[in-house]
Amino acid sequence: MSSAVQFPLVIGWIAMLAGGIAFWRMSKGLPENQKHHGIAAMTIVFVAFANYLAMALGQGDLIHNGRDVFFARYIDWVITTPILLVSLAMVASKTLAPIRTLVCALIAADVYMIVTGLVGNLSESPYNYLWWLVSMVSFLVVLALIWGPLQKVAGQGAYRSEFSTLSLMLTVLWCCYPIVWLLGTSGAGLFSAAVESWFYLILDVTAKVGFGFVALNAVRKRS
Ligand code: RET
Repeated sequence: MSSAVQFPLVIGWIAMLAGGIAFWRMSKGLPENQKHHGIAAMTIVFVAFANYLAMALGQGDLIHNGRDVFFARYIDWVITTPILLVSLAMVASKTLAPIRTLVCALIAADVYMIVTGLVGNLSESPYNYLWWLVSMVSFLVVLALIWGPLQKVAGQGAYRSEFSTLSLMLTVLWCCYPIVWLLGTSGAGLFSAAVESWFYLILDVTAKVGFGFVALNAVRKRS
């Protein structure tokens, strides 16, 4: 791995560690019945910390068909994106029990999206594009569930405006991932592995640390 690819990965583990420490401090100020929001935010960044550290150490990628595939990104995403969705659901509804079917559907579509994305990254053209499409369909299902039933639930809850901010933030950021994937080394190869590494860093930090800050601040303000 070149140092140009490695540098953003080093920044990545430092940023996730810093986010984890910040969330731990913020969580201490939360009332007991709101601590689960802090636990979710911390789990997300500490999982990302481990994956960024592994990638920075050269333990999170493999050369497949002559291409460097960062499989650790998918291990990170397959764990953290379901937790991000659960975080959003916990803002939409005070308790998850009444919406468990919806949460299960969200997680199922999301895991399917990440796993098929990994298969695509391990595939040669044109099959990589086919897997991108399959993954995109499940991504659209995730978005449809958020903007349909989950939004309806949030409309009856206490955190309506916070839910709007977070769901918009999630949608805009998450939409960037398939674009980077399609244009980067896993697809058309329009930019280098180093540029791709920077793009994913900016997205991962905003989607995890940024999202966590907004979510925890919203919960703190209301409690
Ligand atoms: C892939 C493969 C191509 C098609 C699609 C994808 C979507 C990925 C997403 C990832 C989100 C990651 C987050 C991580 C950090 O917090 C897998 C790139 C649709 C939406 C939010």
